[in-house]
Amino acid sequence: LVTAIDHVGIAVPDLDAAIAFHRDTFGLEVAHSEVNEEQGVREAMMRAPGDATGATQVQLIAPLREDSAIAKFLDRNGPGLQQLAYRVTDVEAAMSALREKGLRLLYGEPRRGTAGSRINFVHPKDAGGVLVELVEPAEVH
Ligand code: V0V
Repeated sequence: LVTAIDHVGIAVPDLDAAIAFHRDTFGLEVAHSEVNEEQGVREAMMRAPGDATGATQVQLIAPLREDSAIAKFLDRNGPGLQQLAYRVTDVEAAMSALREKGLRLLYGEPRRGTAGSRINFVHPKDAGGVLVELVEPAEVH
């Protein structure tokens, strides 16, 4: 089902401060950054220098609005690991396979994720307390 660990997501209150911390402390660099209005987030994908394209990244996620999932997570838990994202080749097929096993998906249809990817999430209560994201990357041309 899963072809790779795509990224792990960390909820942060201040995106620029978090980027500076991960750059200056661990030497990670920004691979990509964007605003996702639907998800209510500003986010940056960080990678280790020298990593091959497609290697696991660290996603720093900051809230755009008070009603976003990330704002609620920060209010409840403070900053920290928020999600584990698995890469799949076909998000609809992955959704069906997981539904057949009785897991709840958060969305009926895939939504738009980072860099044109298609995403959905498994409810954390059905995945051992971990918010699992499914990511089907956009095709690379
Ligand atoms: C909540 N819970 C979590 C959790 N968030 N457990 C583990 N990890 C998390 N991140 C627990 C919470 O403590 C509750 O446990 C239980 O789940 C249900 O909580 P709830 O109050 O019913 O629900 P909410 O309002 O806390 O919402 C949780 C969900 C929400 C997962 C439904 O965060 C959501 O819709 N997430 C999906 C969207 C998202 O995370 N977007 C931001 C990243 P107790 O207290 O009942 O035991 S955007 C992104 O990743 C992008 C763009 C990308 O990768 O491309």
